[in-house]
Amino acid sequence: MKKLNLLNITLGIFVTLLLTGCGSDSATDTKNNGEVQGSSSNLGEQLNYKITGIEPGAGTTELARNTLEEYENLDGWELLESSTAGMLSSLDKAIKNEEPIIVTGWTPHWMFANYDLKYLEDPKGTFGGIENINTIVRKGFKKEMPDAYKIVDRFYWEPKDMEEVMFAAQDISFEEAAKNWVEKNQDQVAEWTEGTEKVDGKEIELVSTPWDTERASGNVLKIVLEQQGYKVTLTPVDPVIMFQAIATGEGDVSVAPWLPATHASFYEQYKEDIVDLGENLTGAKIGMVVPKYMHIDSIEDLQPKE
Ligand code: PBE
Repeated sequence: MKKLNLLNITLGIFVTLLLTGCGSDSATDTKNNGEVQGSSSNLGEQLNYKITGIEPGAGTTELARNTLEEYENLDGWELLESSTAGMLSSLDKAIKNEEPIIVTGWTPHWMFANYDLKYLEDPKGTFGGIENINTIVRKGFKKEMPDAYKIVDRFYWEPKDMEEVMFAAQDISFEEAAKNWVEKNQDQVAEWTEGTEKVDGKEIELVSTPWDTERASGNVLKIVLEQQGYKVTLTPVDPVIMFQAIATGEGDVSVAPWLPATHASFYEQYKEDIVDLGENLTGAKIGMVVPKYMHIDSIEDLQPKE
């Protein structure tokens, strides 16, 4: 799993380099005549009919591809698949130049705190509605590790908690940010561990995905389990590999599935072979995101390529 992930990261960086190269060209040929961009009917031309996306393996990418198919007005539009870092740097650059850009984005994320952004309305609902993040475990986990099962089953927090860890982790490591959160929220953690016994180094494979939201939740749960004496390995992989790892029993637990929409197809594929413990967070969202200075409100406002 680690090898796969490394390969994925290397590939991601490579694709990002490729795409940031192309992206900057298209951003510079779209200079307009002084007026704030994004209002005119030639927005598609200004954007070269490109949506700035993220990693090919992300659920968001799959739903963005579906979106391009489902909306007739998006005929001729393309999704630039790259990486989250590439998307964020294109977004930053566009905003600095007050140029138009459409990205695939999600909440919780610091991008909404750093920039004035809005989600484009999605009348066909191709990006889903309110998303939850669920906890899944492998079959047999409850029986073999009943106390660890109790803890992961009780693990539940609010978007503001996750954001606190994510924001802190912009300056310190995720491990440290998670540790600080756990120290500050001992009462909540005590509710998760109540009535469970400490163990001596029992191993738990915690499988996650490589985004900040899941770095936050994964590291918090890791620390909570470690404080109970478990030896926890946290491995970030692509979402489909995360489901597969739990289905095959290579992994014990994941708190990374975004449902019901974002990871729906992976979930469908593996749902018979995993145990779904329900949400550990609610109030997440994904969709097409633009700077507020752009004068469009809905995906349907975009014009097809001539
Ligand atoms: N995300 C963040 C991921 C899940 C967590 C929304 C970018 C995705 O698979 O799309």
